[in-house]
Amino acid sequence: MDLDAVTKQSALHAKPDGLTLQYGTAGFRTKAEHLDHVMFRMGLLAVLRSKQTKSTIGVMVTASHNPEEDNGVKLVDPLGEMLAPSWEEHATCLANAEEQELPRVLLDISEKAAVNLHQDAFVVVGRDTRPSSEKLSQSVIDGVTVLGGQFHDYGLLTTPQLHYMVYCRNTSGRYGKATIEGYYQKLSTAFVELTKQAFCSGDDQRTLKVDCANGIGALKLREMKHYFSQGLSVQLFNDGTEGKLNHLCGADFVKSHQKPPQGIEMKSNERCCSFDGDADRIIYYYHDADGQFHLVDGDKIAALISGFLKEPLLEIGDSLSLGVVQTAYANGSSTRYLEEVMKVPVCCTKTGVKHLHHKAQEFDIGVYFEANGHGTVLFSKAAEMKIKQLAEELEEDKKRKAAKMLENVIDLFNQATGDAISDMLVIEAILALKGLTVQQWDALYTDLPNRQLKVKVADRQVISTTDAERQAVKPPGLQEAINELVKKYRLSRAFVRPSGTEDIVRVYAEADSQENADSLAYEVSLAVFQLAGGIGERPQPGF
Ligand code: NG1
Ligand code: ZN
Repeated sequence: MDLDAVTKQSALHAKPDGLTLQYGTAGFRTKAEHLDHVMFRMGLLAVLRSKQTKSTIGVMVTASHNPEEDNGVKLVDPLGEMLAPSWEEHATCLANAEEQELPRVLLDISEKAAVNLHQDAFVVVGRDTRPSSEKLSQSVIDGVTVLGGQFHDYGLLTTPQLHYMVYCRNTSGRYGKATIEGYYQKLSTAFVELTKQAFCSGDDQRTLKVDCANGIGALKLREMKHYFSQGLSVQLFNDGTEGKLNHLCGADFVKSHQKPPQGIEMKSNERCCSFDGDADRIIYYYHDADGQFHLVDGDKIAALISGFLKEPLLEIGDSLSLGVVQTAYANGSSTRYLEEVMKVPVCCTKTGVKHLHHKAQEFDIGVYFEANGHGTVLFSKAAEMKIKQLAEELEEDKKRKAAKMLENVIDLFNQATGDAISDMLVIEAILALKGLTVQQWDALYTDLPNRQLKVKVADRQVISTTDAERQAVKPPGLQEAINELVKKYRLSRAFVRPSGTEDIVRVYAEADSQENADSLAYEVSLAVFQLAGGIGERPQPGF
């Protein structure tokens, strides 16, 4: 490590005085103008992580669904997973070190993590369409280069595409080719194969309107749609030519406001979906004949997919375990439906896909989705081998067909992370194969009315939680107050937790009616404001 060179280069990416940031739910995220030093330093860290794991590491520059002025960065570990927790701590130390401490912190990390500094390093970089992203990804590359790492800059990519590239490179191409063309080929071939047996039910069924949040998803979906145009025609909206990224559109807007995005023409009963700004989330929705808006969220996606998987799994007659992983934000009705009607085991983890991904690995087939539409299905190596083997067998036609179908499903789900494009194709294939309309899918169960709110507090870390974030252990008295409020309503539930991506506390409530969910959410917000050091305007009733 040439620490003098690091010091010199770092001066060109100097850290603003007094700024401290935390590696949160999805890496570092804040106003783009505060991130130059963080990017440079994450370039340095990626080199160390690459040397330690003797693998390619990914660095993605994006702030997902945050406003256009924000940006962020996260590291992608060798198999496409999120960075290991001990390295998140290293990332936080490195990002917050004062200039003169930088060499010492780098040596410290190398020592603690037993990094062999003579090992080669390779880093791949991707970025979203934010105006700040190009310059910031150059800062990452500066960091990689000064520590002698090699790199490949993929330029504009969706977050899941970067995860895919990392996964491909670390499995010697067995998973797929580490090119954008390779990604398109792999997914669209699986989609076309899977939908071959689908009953053709008229043109309208095979058209999907996609709100691309004015983000990278638009660019990539436009390139990709020719690959699967026989099976599905997608119509792009909010494609970035006019509107602002994530502004009044995108999956996060639709989910949290429970209304359609601007910039999309919705006719009644037409199937529509929204991606978020980096295309790792997808939410479906439609207007019914009475003009009422219906949201079909991540929980319902998990229900559709697990229901679909059960049949071929039963057919192949092998006892592969199937489970669903959710977070506390999952609608209570979805959990009940999965457990009681579908008879599928359900686990709850902390928010953030890294937690869900980890838990999903405990099943042969782990379906994980956050309510906001971020998720995928993971197949264990053993399950994959078993399915591939059965698909090769010659006798027993039905069994073989079921195995073949599952094989295509494995190929169609991005195994490295949740991916809006890949999920969209799976969902479209399932709807086509089952001959289901979006209304029929929506009717699997009825969501409990719910409301999510944000409360500003002086220090959101005064709240700490347990039981997969469903109980607050600090500050004293808060959980007791929530319990009392919840008792006032029927079918009610509420919890609070500090956000890992914004400087706020999130409040979630559900109850038997929208009015009651709104009112419970408001009352809990007030309790947070009073007991956890609220700042600014007090929460107000009504929405
Ligand atoms: P925070 O800000 O920690 O709640 C949000 C989402 C997560 C996850 C991350 C990363 C909710 C309630 N939270 O995290 O699910 O997607 O952003 O993008 O939707
Ligand atoms: Zn995202």
